[in-house]
Amino acid sequence: MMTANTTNQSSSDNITPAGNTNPASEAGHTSQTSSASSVSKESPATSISQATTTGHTSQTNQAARTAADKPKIVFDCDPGLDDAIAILTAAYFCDIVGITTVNGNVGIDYTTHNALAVAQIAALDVEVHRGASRPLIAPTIDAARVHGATGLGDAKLPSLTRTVASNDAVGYICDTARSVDELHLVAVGPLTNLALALRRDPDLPKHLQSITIMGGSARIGNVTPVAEFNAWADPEAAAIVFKEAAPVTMVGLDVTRQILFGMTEVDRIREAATPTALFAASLVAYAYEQSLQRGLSAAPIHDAVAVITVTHPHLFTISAHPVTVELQGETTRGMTVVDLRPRKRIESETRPASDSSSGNTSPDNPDSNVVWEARSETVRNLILEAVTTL
Ligand SMILES: [Ca+2]
Repeated sequence: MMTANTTNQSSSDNITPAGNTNPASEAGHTSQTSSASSVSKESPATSISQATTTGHTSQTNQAARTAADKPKIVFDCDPGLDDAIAILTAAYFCDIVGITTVNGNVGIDYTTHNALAVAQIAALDVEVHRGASRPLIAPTIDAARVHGATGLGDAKLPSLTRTVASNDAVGYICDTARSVDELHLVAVGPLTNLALALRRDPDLPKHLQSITIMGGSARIGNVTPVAEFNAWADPEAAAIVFKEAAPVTMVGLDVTRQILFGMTEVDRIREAATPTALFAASLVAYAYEQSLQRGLSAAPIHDAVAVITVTHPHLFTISAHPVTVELQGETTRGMTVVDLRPRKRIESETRPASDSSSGNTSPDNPDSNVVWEARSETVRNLILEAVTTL
């Protein structure tokens, strides 16, 4: 049987426990048709195919796009080297309505400071709201060994001239979902803020166009053999999100590791020579060095891939499957378990005999949109385009 081993880790490999493209213009899509249809069920949260329509026209004329063309997003993050690159990527391809911060790669003081610093360096007109300082239940961990003690490697940050708009990221997420139409939520840190938002407003997904997370994995972990950092850092929060915000789009570690950055890319970014590009180059260079030390051949920039999944969904292979988060396993806690069994079998084994409904899966185990493969070179070029042009 196709059991799905799943798990992964995310934004930080190894941790210390303590689109604008016109789909037609892109050759060779990988998106599965079946997934596209399953993704766009009428359910609340979303559809990747809808994201396609809100987005883009062509990756060569990004500058010509107006703000109205770009998907509106709230970006929930824990900067973090790759989070910082993701903010820059989102600033280029999306209309960032707001940034919320969460404890994760480093503590909440650092992640919030770093989000403000990135926005300042890139001159982004965006509010930053400080969020959760600890996981729901799990002990606090970080990934400072990967991202540096302050979270942004050895980048030189300016003195902050900006301050947070609030200390209530959860309230901001809930309010903004109701006040901004067609809002996409992209969460690339531990899912604490989003879980708390779902507790505060169970109808939250109905007010969002889509929910995309960088976290989990369908194949391999990084903190443990099967658990990815963001899922492992707050597994109870991840469990709430996969169950109560379905269908969530999962951009897992096994996908983000398909898009790698080395010194060639660092040099290409540096050549742009803008303050933003030089900052981005320092982050990618640090990530590259860290990746080499951890046995990888180059650096994944995990969180930026999640942004591209929203803006250029046709560059990814996506299919719908139930995903649950393992909370009890001695060696598998934090694993995102993807159920790849044939649909009829899932139905017969999860639905009570008395239930004759025709739903795809048990309500207790709803489908998520699992991302499998990326057109990695195109995705990487889009991220490079963003950080060198912004
Ligand atoms: Ca992150």
